[in-house]
Amino acid sequence: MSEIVKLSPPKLSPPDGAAADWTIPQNWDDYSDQDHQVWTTLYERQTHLLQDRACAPFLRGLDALDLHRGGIPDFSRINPELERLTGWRIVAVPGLVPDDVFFEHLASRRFPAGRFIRGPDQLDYLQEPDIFHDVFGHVPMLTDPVFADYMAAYGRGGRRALSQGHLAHLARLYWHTVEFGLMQTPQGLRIYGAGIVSSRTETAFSLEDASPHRLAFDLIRVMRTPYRIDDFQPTYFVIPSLEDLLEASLQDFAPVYRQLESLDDIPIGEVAATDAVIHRGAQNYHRSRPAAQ
Ligand code: HBI
Ligand code: FE
Repeated sequence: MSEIVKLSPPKLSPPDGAAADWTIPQNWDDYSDQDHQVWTTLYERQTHLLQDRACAPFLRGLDALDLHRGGIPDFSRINPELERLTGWRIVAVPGLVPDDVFFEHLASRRFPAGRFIRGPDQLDYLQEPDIFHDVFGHVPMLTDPVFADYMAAYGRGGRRALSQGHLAHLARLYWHTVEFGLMQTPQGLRIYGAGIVSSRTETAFSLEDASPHRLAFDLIRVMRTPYRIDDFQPTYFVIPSLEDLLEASLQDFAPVYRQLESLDDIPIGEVAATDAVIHRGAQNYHRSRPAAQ
């Protein structure tokens, strides 16, 4: 079962105690022993699963930031090393923040991470991104200079997309790369998407299950493709390298948006004649589970 279900957009004014940019203090001392134990349980379980499934930049990032030591990471301990590596730092937020706030943070190399952690009874299912999804899932990749540049470029693109009414297309790019992206490597397909690496069940499904399609990444194709928020992805997009992803994000999107205006969405789970198919899935998983109403 997919673990992160994004709720409806949050209300538009910061909650009490949050700054105008929705940041809050992490208050690391307030975490309970149970909170730290949940982190450690999830960390040990996922790193065991990810050894031969996550891409090398992700695994290097885990080591560089020493995320396993002592339960929930203290941002004030991690940020100096993260900033030294790529200029990024983690800021705590109460949960999902409005898109314009989110893009502003990314463009300024600040990753907004939920401060709370799921309970021991929610290890496999979560309503909203918690600190494990955000910090374990997203932050290790931010130690890679190329991906770090991609995320900052995405933030700048998001601000423009908002002003041009193309947020939905840009959110799809985020979803099919940052959250659920796969990449080609000499050792085979590897995961870089945060939504997959933080999910016990989707880690194997995305790489090894015969059900989903795996298609070569193409910017316009990805922007034409809706995504699931309630279950595994029926289709995963595969980049040749992080450099290719960064290059795709640095182009001027205006002609891309113009092309999209005359192109229909491609229904979830379908393969288009123009697709470069890496694996044509049987789609049996999704046929057996009707989409959430
Ligand atoms: N806020 N904290 C937080 N984390 C996210 O991943 C996030 C968000 N707000 C908006 C958002 N993601 C999505 O709309 C992106 O696709 C833009
Ligand atoms: Fe996420």
